[in-house]
Amino acid sequence: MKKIFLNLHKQPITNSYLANINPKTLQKEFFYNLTVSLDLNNYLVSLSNPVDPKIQYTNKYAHRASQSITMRKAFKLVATQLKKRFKPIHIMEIGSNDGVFLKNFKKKSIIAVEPCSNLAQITKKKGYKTYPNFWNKKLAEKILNKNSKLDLIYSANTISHIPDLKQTFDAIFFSLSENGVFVFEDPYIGSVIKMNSYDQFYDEHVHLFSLLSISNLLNNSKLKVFDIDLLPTHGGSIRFYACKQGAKYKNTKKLINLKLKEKKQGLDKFSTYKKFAIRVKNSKRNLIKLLKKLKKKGKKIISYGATYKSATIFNYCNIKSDLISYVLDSTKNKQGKYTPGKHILIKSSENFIPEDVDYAFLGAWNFENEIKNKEIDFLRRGGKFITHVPKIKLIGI
Ligand code: JHZ
Repeated sequence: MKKIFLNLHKQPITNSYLANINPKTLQKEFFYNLTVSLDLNNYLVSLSNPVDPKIQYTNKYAHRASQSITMRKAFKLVATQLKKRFKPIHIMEIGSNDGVFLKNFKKKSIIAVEPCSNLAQITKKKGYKTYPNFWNKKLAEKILNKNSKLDLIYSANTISHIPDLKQTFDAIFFSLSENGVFVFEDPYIGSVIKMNSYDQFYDEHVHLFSLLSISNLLNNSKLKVFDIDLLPTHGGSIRFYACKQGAKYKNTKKLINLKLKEKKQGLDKFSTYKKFAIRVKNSKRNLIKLLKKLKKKGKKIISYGATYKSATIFNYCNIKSDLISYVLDSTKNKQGKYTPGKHILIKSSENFIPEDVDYAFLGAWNFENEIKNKEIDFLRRGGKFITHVPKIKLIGI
């Protein structure tokens, strides 16, 4: 049974950056009601009404995983660790984006799956065998027809985006070799609850995983988790190491400890999520209050990072260009466009934060250190960042 605990109201598709804000364009903008539920049977947290993936993952997909130094380093590190620990020969990545993980492997050893055709083109051009499709049983059969069973399947920030997890995990079981490993990482619900980072809920994050929920789900597909890593990336992520139930891997201590910790945190209790929902409402109220107060004093506020996460905040808090003048972002294909739903102009962050800016809301709060280093002059001249994580505060030096 699924029970709703959070309502973030009318939200757009986070990837739908608008090329213009003519009435005709705005008329066509798609919105849905974002509510989040807990499944009381398996403790999975999911959006109650996921959007059709075909309208999300198109040939206009904007996010480029290699846009931050932090993530380039993180993918290099995990690639090195996986090669060393599992010595895989046949490898596959699901959701390869612009190839930031792939590039750490020899072209012949790895195949990629990426449904956004503009992204699949990038890795294809670099010489990686890329299937421009959604991951499902049909695709697994097509791939396995031509390739050996896989020793390593890796996926970052993708499995949580797929509505049908049963089919996803069945297809993984089908594709893995006897002792093959399935390693996947996504934002962690334990961190979201702790950090009050409710902006991790948006159309693409159909689910936010805990170890408790993933253990239950994998069990239904004859798979099991044998190890985990808690990661600082994306404001708190979890990496699961899974295999077939009969494979040689033993459960690690880290895994056992995290299960206990999750129970202590109450990730299996509806009341935990209800309390979180109250904190979300307070966060909204305090953010609006702060922005309005600063505006009243004549301060200029912008936002830093046209993230998918910040689409949730702007739409839930009804933040428009009267409060946030514009958004800075380094991604070329977001620049010159408008943010989904609230239509704030996105400009290039190449030239640093301009001198007339007093405050910058951290849309990309997960890259706080990287951005602070880059924008040290802004901080030195008295500029301040605003964040809502874990509570509304100003960051200066
Ligand atoms: P970032 C995306 O979410 C979408 P978003 C996706 N659904 C997902 O799961 C997560 O990633 C993992 C810019 N930037 O990574 C680049 C600068 O401008 O937090 C990006 O547009 N200057 C797949 O969008 C954005 O900020 C900088 O110095 O919430 C960061 O987006 C840096 C470091 C970033 O993901």
